[in-house]
Amino acid sequence: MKRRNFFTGAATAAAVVSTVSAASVSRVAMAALPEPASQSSADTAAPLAPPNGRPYRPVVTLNGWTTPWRMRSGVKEFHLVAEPVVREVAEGFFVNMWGYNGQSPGPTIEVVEGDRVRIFVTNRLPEHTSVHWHGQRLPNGMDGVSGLTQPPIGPGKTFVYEFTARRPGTFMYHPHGDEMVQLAMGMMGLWITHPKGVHPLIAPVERDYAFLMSAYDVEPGAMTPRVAEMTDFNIWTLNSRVFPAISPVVARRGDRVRLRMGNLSMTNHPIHVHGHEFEVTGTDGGPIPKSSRWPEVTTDVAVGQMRQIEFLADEPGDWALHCHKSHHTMGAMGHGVPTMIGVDHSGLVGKIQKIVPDYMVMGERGMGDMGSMEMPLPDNTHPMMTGRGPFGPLEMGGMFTTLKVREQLGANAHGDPGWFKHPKGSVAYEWQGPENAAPAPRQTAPGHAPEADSVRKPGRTSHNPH
Ligand SMILES: [Cu+2]
Repeated sequence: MKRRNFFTGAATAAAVVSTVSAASVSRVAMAALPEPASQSSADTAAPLAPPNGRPYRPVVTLNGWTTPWRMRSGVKEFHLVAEPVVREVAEGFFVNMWGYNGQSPGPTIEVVEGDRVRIFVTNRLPEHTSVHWHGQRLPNGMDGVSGLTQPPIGPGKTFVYEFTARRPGTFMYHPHGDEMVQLAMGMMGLWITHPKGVHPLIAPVERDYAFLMSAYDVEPGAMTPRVAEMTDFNIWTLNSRVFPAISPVVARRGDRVRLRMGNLSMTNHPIHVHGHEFEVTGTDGGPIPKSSRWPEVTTDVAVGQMRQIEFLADEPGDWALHCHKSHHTMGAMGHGVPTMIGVDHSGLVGKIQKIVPDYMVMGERGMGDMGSMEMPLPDNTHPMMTGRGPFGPLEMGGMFTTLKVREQLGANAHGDPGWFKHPKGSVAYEWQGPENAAPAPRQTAPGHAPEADSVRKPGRTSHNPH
């Protein structure tokens, strides 16, 4: 077989005989593969407008990107490279992960319902891997379960997966070989299949965002996750980022917004959106019939599930969008902290620090103080609570970001528009007595016509009109 034909042949064979190893692929043959796009930045990339194939409105992957493809004889060809990466999880906080094409999560794959898709997967990890295409209808031998439906992809090998994207919806991909290690190291990515035309259950939206949830156990000061951890994770992420390093979800007032969320951590995440009600319009099983949708402000995303929610962004402001498990909006130091509320430990710190120099006392009045305290931290550790807003420390980290709704915003603008400027008189304020309070509404006894001298200010007890 000529080298030139090798992959064409392999791809055809792949449709019949599960996946095909390109074990002895020469450099020249590798050059015949689609160029694997790679991303070094953890910033949110601009959505990738489809250069060919059926048109669609692309998604925005929070702190991620969509991989380009090569169109070959009507087949969309992608090239994923499984490899060690260094992910900037928060500003200045780097974690050794495994991912795809330079990042964890890997690039989002976007295709259209009915597309024929061929994915080359090159393994640059020190151990074997495979890729499972979570939620897809496909031939059994393309399902990516190492040992069950295909041999593992050994280090240095390239395999080919090929199938037709039959169902439109929100999906993901991840390894199905040494999963505990490989998921704990961050190997995952999103897959979006857009509908090929007008779909009765998939509404067009002005804003379409996607993220995966994952968790890591990185000891303060360390750089590599503990892969044997089963329950006690300390880094809770959206797309392997923690607040305030997670991009905001932005929308113009009146936009319909879709959020696609997948959970590849080892516990569930009740995702809560402030200021708006949403409906769950789809799962990784497909769109939900309209008669089965109901309004929510929090929806639980269980392990291995995906949820697609939609709402009308009609309330301007900076709204919190976060996991409702409060310890999932905390950083590395949130665990093993003794409850110190109400304990007077004045004078104790100095004494203990003579024996344990790094000793920090925490939370005599609660833990809110820690958000503003400048505590010494080991190198390469992000604080437990962090992020500053226009009114002070946010005391949040982890799975937290903001939904920023603005009156004026470019149709394709997805960058951070800055903090919301609240209209005068619309911010909660400190009570400083009736003289400085906002005008109280006129109060009238039932059945009595309002009279000027019957107006009482709240809190004033000396004046009794009766
Ligand atoms: Cu959570």
